[in-house]
Amino acid sequence: MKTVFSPRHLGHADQVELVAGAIVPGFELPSRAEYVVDRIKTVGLGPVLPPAVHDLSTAHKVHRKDYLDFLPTIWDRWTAEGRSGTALPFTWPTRGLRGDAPPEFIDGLLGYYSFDAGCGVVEGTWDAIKSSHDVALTAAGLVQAGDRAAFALCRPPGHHAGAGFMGGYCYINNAAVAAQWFRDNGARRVSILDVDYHHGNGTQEIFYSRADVQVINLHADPMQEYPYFLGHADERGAGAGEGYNLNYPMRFGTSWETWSASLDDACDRLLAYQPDVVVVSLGVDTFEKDPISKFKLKTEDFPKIGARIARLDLPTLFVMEGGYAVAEIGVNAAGVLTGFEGRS
Ligand code: SP5
Ligand code: ZN
Repeated sequence: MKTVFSPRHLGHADQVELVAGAIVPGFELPSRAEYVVDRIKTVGLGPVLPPAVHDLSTAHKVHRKDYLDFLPTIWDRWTAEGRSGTALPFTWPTRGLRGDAPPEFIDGLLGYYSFDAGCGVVEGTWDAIKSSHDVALTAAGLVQAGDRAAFALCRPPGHHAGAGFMGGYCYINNAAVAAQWFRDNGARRVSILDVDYHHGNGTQEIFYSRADVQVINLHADPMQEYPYFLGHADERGAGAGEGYNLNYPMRFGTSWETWSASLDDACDRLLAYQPDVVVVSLGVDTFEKDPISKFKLKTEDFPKIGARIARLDLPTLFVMEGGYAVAEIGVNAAGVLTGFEGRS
């Protein structure tokens, strides 16, 4: 299968985040994507193509206009205050505060448009966000044009980003934009299968009241793990979307036996929905050696994920999400894709 990739992700670098009471170097490193593209080339998955530039018209259907307008302005607003380093929020409109209107000052705006301190912004961040969005839409176009599958090697990732907020290293929800684009280009129904370790809260929120996009998440139980405030099994969609959101929360320590049973059930539910296309939010932070995660999948398990998804026998867009064991991320991500192609 073809991979779409842009080196413009490299400008999103040296950002810091707040972890365990300390400001630390971000886990979401540029080398992540470089390891993945290197491995794609090593295993000969297929051509690696640059993205075509796309406008934000599809993104505007899944994100709020004020949020999309704010994103490209963050770095200039930050430096206008004489600041450098990483633009980060520190105040959020939780229960008991007003969340209905954005303030004027950059610190207030950053809090208003985020849910955590995981989305630092540096000079090259917007260009990387836009390139990642373009990568997703370009790869979606390959599937639309008839390729059985394509790999959008997105960085930054997207599945934590909601209609009006960033979080969890995610700014624009690349998988959601791609799913919307498929809907606008002939697909009657789209399924999003999110196998990242963390619950894709943004994707869930965006499609929660819609029947035309099924959202299925396999993830660490939010009672134990980030993002903590969404991703429970009883969240099944609302209104017209009721029954089209499915969550498979799993406990710390989950290994292949339990995880793959969830995947099997998810695949049955996906087929019952009869989608025209599948968007896989491909995180490999379920890996046993991931530095921020507590599942126990092994390198040999990732090709089995791909093989199971291939058995759905549907056009498939893979969209890169998380995975922080940098040295192994390439082997694990490429493993899913070669497994899909029946090559391992
Ligand atoms: C796309 C994606 O995978 N985003 C993940 C965001 C996770 N943010 C919370 C990180 C918390 C790290 N705490 C672990 C401590 C490691 N010693
Ligand atoms: Zn993750």
